[in-house]
Parts: sequence; C-alpha cells; structure tokens
Amino acid sequence: MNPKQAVTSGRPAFFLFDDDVNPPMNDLDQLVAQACDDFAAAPTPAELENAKARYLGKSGRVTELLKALSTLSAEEKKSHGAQINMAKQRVEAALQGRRQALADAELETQLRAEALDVTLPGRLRGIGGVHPITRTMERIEAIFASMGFDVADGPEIETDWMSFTALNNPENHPARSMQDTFYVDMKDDAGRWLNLRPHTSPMQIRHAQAHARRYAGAERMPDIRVIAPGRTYRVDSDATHSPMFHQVEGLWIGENVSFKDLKVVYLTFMQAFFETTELKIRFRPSYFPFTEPSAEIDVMFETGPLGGRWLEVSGSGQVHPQVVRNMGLDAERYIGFAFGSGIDRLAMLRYGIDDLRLFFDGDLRFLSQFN
Ligand code: 2U9
Repeated sequence: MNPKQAVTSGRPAFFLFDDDVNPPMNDLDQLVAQACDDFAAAPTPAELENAKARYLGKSGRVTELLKALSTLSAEEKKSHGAQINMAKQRVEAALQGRRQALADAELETQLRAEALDVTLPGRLRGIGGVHPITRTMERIEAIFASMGFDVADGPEIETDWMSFTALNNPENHPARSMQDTFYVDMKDDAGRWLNLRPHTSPMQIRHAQAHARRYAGAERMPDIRVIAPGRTYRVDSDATHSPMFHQVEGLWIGENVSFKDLKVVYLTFMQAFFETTELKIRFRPSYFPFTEPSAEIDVMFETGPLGGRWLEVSGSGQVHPQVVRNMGLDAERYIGFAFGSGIDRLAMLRYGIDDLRLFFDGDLRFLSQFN
C-alpha cells in the first residue's frame, strides 16, 4: 500500500503496518520499554536529559504521537489518546526513577568520599620535648651547682661598656672585631649604640658588681662563684658558627683562687658532662684581653669516635686585674679564674652532631630524637 492511500484510510501513517490492522498496542509498549532502556543506560544526569528529549522533548517520540492525535476522528482520538497518555506517564515515571537513582548514586559517592570513621582514636597532639641545647644548658647548670656555683642571668641587649670596655677591650681594640656582633638602633647613657651581647660576660660583670656592693661593708666578702649560660650573638654563620649561639662562662673570684683551681674545676666538669673519666684536658697558652695569663682548653677522649684527637672546647685564664676593678673589687686583694665555653659545641660533641644549624632549623625529625 503506498503512503498516500494510507493517509486517506484515516489512520495516521505510523499506525499502518504490513497487516494494516489496528496494531496491537505493543508498539507503545516497545516505545516505553525502549525509553526505559535508554534512561537506564544514561550514565549521568546530562545524558539522561538528552534521552528524555528523545521521548518527551518538543520533537520527542511520545510528543510526536500526541501531536498526531489531531489527525484522528474524535472516537479514535479518545481511545488512542488515553493509551498514549498512559505510555507517557510510564515514560515519565521511568525518567523520574532514573533521576532518583542517579541522585542516590551521587550522594552515595559523596558520602563514601567524605566518610569519617568516628570510632578512630583522636589525633593526639605531640607532647613535645626539651630542646637539646636547653637540655645541655640545664645539665651544665646542675653540674656546676653541685660544685657550689650560682647561675647568673641578665639582658641579651647590652651596653657597649658591659660587652666590651668592662672586659678590657678599649675602644677600637681589635678584639671588638673578633667579637663583632649586631647593634640595636638605640643608644645607651654614654651615647653608644646598644648591642646584642657577643658573650655572656656582661652577666658575670653585673653579678660580681651586685655581689661586691652587697658585701662592701663586710670584713670578708664570700667568694664569687658563678656561671652565666645563655644566648650570645656574633656576625658569623657556617656549619660550626651561627649568628645566635649559646655560651656558658664561669667565674671564681676570691682572695686566693689560682690556675690550679681552674684545672680542677674544669676537669671535674668535663668528666661529669661526658660521663667518663677516660678523658684528658690540656691548657694551651693563648691571649684574651680579659684574662692574663690566658689558655685555650682542649679535651681528648681515650676511646669512642672522637678518641685520640685534641678538641678545643673552651677559653680560660686568670681574670685581668683591670676587669677585677671594673667589677668594683680591689685587684690587690681579689683574684680568680674565668672560662668561656660554647654550649652548642659541647652539645655537638656529646651527641655526635656535625652541623650546628641542625639545632636551629626546627626540624622535628632531628629534634624528636632527644625526647
Ligand atoms: C669576666 C672576666 C673574664 C670568659 C672567657 C673565654 C676565655 C673564651 C670563648 C670560647 C668559645 C667564647 O663560646 S666561645 O666562643 N670564650 O675564650 N671566655 S675567658 O672570661 C671572662 C668572663 C667574665 C668578668
């Protein structure tokens, strides 16, 4: 049968089939089934909307069926229209079902991604630990306290007099360049720039001055026996020097304190600090403006990784008479020794560390080893 004749038969062309009878409505069922399959196969909401358009859009297959109803008789329109609308509802239900399924799947994915197992133990904050330099400083203080030494404290920002002049470093003395430090943009009462102390000596001076004042009227002044540990500053920076480092200086002043006393005190300190008597110390003549005679102190371990080598650990000497006077004491009556050691250096020797900067990098992988 040709298409033209088919049209005059009154039935819309799409209902005409080979057998030219009212088609069993399984074509609508097929259409619904195909729509359901298309919707079910849509992997995303966007794809589902495209599939929806193929059936329910302006030129969708269901929409076209509804448009074609206008060519039917009133009776046929009623019966076919009812069936097509039923099919449309089934297609819309399938569409809604797939929409919900995709939304549920998306939510499930999101929930899995953000899943929080509340039964897991809490993340504990680390309890931290004492820094190895602080640990070393406290150890040194305890050892000298056991020998009757006080521990002095004092400002890190110092006057020029306290950092240099009081220690027999006349202005423009070359020692000032050896102990070159940083300066603060403020002046002291003498009109000189304040500085970051290049050694802990100023704390010794202040402690001794206060001690001398306290016993000024006494018949006999108790010995001054004090250590001064703390931060110090130098214009220096490499694997064994840091602009900020730590020193401990010791001072024992009395009516008859000699180099012999220095040797005993420092040897006792070394043996206690390194927890062994299998070490030797030696005094090598040297020069410092604030001591005379002066000596570098070297230590040699008899065993261990550093065994057999002399290692410099300190400077020392009998306090220069001018410095004794600067402390407010009679240099004809009072005499004694002083020493100065790098705390960072002692820590490096004790813990076997070869780069000073490790102490100040703040790397917890390094620092947590000391907890
Ligand atoms: C007063 C009088 C004298 C302290 C001393 C040294 C020698 C010395 C350095 C060694 C390594 C510091 O850490 S370091 O760079 N120190 O060589 N220090 S005698 O003499 C004093 C201190 C205070 C009143």
